[in-house]
Amino acid sequence: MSTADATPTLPPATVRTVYGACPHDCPDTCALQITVQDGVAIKVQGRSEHASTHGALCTKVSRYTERTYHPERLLHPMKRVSAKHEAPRFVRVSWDEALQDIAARLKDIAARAPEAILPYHYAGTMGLIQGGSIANRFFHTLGASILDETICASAGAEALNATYGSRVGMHLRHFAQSRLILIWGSNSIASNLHFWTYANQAKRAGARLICIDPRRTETAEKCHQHLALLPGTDGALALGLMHQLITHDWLDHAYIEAHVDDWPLLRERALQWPPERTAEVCGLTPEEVRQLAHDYAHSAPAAIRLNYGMQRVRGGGNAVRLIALLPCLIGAWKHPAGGLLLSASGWAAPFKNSQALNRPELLRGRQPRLINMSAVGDALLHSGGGSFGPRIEAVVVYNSNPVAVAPDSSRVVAGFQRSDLFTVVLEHFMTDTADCADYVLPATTQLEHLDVHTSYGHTDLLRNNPAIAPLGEAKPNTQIFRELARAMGLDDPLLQESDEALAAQAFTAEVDQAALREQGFWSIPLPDAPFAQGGFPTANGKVQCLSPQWGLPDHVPNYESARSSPELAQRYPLAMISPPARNFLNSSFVNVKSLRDIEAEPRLEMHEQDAAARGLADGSMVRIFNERGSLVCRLALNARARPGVVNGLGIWWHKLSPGGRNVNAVTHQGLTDIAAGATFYDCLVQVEAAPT
Ligand SMILES: Nc1nc2c(c(=O)[nH]1)N[C@H]1C(S)=C(S)[C@@H](COP(=O)(O)OP(=O)(O)OC[C@H]3O[C@@H](n4cnc5c(=O)[nH]c(N)nc54)[C@H](O)[C@@H]3O)O[C@H]1N2
Ligand SMILES: Nc1nc2c(c(=O)[nH]1)N[C@H]1C(S)=C(S)[C@@H](COP(=O)(O)OP(=O)(O)OC[C@H]3O[C@@H](n4cnc5c(=O)[nH]c(N)nc54)[C@H](O)[C@@H]3O)O[C@H]1N2
Ligand SMILES: [Mo]
Repeated sequence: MSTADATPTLPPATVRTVYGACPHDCPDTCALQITVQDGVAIKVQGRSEHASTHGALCTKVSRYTERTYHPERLLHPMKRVSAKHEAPRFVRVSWDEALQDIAARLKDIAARAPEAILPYHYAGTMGLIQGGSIANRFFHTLGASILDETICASAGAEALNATYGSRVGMHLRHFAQSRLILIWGSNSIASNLHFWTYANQAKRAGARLICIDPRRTETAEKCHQHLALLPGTDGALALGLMHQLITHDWLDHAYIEAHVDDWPLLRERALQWPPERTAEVCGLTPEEVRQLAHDYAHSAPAAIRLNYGMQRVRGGGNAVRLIALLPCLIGAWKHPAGGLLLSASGWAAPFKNSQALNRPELLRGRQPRLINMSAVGDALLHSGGGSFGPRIEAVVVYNSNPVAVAPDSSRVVAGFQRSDLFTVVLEHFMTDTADCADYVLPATTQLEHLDVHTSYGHTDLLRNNPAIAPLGEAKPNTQIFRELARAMGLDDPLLQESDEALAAQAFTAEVDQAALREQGFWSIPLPDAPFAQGGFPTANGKVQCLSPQWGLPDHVPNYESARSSPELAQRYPLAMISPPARNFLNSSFVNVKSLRDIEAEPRLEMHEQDAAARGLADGSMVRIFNERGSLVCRLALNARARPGVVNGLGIWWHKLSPGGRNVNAVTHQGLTDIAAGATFYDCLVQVEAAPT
């Protein structure tokens, strides 16, 4: 017998390719291609056939298998056995035991005071099925409180609705033909990489790129110019630009006349913002303001890529309204490559069947109270009564990690540690929030479940097919809520619909379902220059300067800044912003070793001048503090920080941070001017050497 004959022949490996969609909260919503060998996902790649993905993924999602097969993945239901204020200890229980116990607890509360149950969720997955559907139907059936989803984009989104009538904007691909791009409040290279590809094409074709951001980001470095304004002064800058457009007569009078309502009112206000005043408020030079206005008016087609970073301050909504008017004043919308993009989600809205998925009729005429997710600390600590209604007795968290990401952590942690609060968390990992749970239920990842997606950065709809079987005993969110409904004796068939049945209902009849299934994506038909002849989705087709609800837009100063709260600034003189670290996605991926190794540890970026004034050395450990709390991290003295502003990159898990606290230890629960959003970047702090 030869040696070759002795070698047992292994069956040939089966290798399949499955089409998916990236589930993360990111404007790019990439089309994925997952290679599966013998039932194991071995590679996650971007699809080259999908235009904006163009075969490339960010570092995070290209490591998706590392996250899915992470040794710390939650694979079984877990029940808490320690007190809430003690170190978390959990034991493994069966699904049956967990569901029976949870059902009994929720049933009791629902019978007395359904609004005492609070679902807490956000965009851990952006999928329409795993992000809503059965979960919404379940909580509607109970009559639970409704979560007001304000933590990210409500101010900007509502500002666009008030101005353009919906969240609509430029086509992503047209940025490649722009002559000038203002990248405004966006670190595109970190958080909107596939937009950057188009911006880079424009740059190579000779376009000028200007970044407007307090931080000298990866993106700012690669632009021709960087304007490091003070946080929360974007509305003032927009008014200052309008002043220049008016006084130099760089306006497109015909476009304004035909397509803009109430401009004369706003014109009067803008005339009060000469370059000197604007520059002083924004922390820029008058020359920078003049030059920006000149460039904007003389580089057709001029485009603005606005992102949500700039609306995380008190005046975020007003600022977005003002900036959104700029392209109308110079007639930039006449060109496909001119205009503005903040969110494209409004283009997809008419193709979504939200009613069918979420079944508001299950409320049966009840109108449960709204609980603002950006002030969840206060809500959990409220003793109940008055206009607030019943005290919150149970929280069911899915697709979110509020203990790490919600502002004012001390209050949030205190709320979640209430001994009388019953908390259920559906998760992939033992996050800071899962640590506070009574039950942790293992959820599937995007590789393990079915979903469909829209995007807020492009205008394609995508389908995500399950590539592998669920790991351990993990179940899709939908399945968990179906089983919980059964355990509670809720017998409406709408609570038992399958994921396939939900996918079939997710979109309207105009959507080519076959293309979605076979190709994995389908593009919404859109005109090239959608507002060249006006036709904005407002009631009369015109852009609105004036809003019946919010009046005329103005610069609204921060809650906390040297100018608006000088007394507070005496004690806490530094403005802190906490934008995303490039290799994390909010608090997701912080526990993925290869990505955490790149980010290394929580850092605070500070300008040399501010460090010298405090005797702080580069690389030393510092304590960041204010009245709300404190955190410890390593100081990085570099040119990314401007004087007076420090950058604490987010969002680390509390328990993976040196002092057990992340940046949200110092942020507050103040809300935006429009739509009650979170104001993470409106925050004063002091910094000192960390006690050794
Ligand atoms: N890698 C990565 N990508 C992400 C995310 C992530 O955590 N990591 N988060 C995702 C999410 S949830 C969202 S909402 C999107 C968009 O997320 P955004 O929050 O818009 O994030 P960025 O694009 O990084 O833009 C924030 C930028 O705004 C700047 N900024 C802060 N304050 C101000 C201000 O007052 N004025 C101006 N002009 N700029 C300011 C910050 O310095 C930062 O560079 O990105 C998504 N993409
Ligand atoms: N200081 C500061 N705080 C911020 C921000 C900031 O810039 N600075 N950014 C804010 C912004 S823009 C946002 S959008 C929020 C984001 O806050 P969150 O929406 O809470 O986002 P993540 O921190 O990514 O947490 C999502 C969680 O959902 C889980 N998850 C993912 N998919 C699934 C699933 O299919 N099923 C279940 N059950 N769970 C799943 C993940 O494991 C993860 O733990 O944070 C906000 N907080
Ligand atoms: Mo966000």
